[in-house]
Amino acid sequence: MNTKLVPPNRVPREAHVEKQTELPLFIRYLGNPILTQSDWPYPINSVFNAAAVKLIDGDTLLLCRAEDRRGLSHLCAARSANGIDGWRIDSLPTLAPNPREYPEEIWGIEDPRITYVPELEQYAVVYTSFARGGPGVSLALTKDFKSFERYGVIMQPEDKDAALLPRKFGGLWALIHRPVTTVGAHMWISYSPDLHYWGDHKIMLEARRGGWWDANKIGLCSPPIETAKGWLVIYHGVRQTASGSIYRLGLALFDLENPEVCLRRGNSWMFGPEAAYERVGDVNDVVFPCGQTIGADGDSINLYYGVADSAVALATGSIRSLLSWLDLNSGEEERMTRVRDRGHASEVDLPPGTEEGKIRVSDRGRGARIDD
Ligand code: BMA
Repeated sequence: MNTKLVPPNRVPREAHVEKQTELPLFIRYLGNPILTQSDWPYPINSVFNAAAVKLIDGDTLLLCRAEDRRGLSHLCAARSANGIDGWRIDSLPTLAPNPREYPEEIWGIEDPRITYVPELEQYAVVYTSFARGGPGVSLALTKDFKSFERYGVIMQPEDKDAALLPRKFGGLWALIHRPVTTVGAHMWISYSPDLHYWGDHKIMLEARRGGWWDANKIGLCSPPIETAKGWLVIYHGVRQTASGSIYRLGLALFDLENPEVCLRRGNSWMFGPEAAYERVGDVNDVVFPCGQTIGADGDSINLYYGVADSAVALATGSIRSLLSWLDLNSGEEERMTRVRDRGHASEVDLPPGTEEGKIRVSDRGRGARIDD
């Protein structure tokens, strides 16, 4: 074993300083929130966590989660020519729960993500279906956001925060999702030959531990963005505090041909609740994007995000800036982990001349210890 060890006082101390890019990563639209309950053509409690897509005719379509005053959610489409205002909202729910045929939807459907799939010439809408067993992942295909072909549950509870990748890998479709299991609430990827039967499940990004902003619970936000450097993924980290959870956003990059391989992961969060409309609402301190559109320049992003489980907001950014930020601000946890916090066996550097057989490492993150 290539084990090396350094006594704790020789572990290099690195000061953490987040490196800035020239532009802020996301700029909030001044007219936020862009959609609220009062815009709705029928009575609802709140509208948030919208999937987004640019349609062939140039319109932006948001498939919003609308919560009625029973507390149950359905999906409703809003269309706009500029993706900012002038929203035309369907006069009735666009995709409503259908618990008679799909009992897994008895407590509503939530948090959609849309992927256009060229091979199918259809949009894949992946959403959370909620019933007694907890939240699960369901899939429907559509060409027009008017009629939907439902596939039912594709990942059983407890699972959510899912999106389909737009093409096959080695002949198989790939789905990112977030099951909650005894090993934690991590992001997984699973594969399928036909969108019905899923297997080859693997963890693709783990929640960190301890004091990190994304400790214990993470999940995919909007569908991954394909860039020349890899799949750019915006994910949320949930920080548990004495007064509730804080939902913030981080970045990671995955290999284009092997999307389960993480190339980079940001150290800090890059966007979090700051504006009043993000901090206060039905659920305080939540920013929760489920979709984005990319501009004609191939770089500018409109990120659509739910705020405080109450309304929909917009922030604009640039793919180039996100990738540069990730280049400057990744890998810190991996470096620290290698040196002193593995929690069991160690890969830390051995001091010169030390015999491997005499060395053990404390298993409590206290650093190295030499037993003789
Ligand atoms: C998550 C999801 C989201 C919600 C968030 C904050 O678990 O249920 O729909 O926005 O919690 O309440």
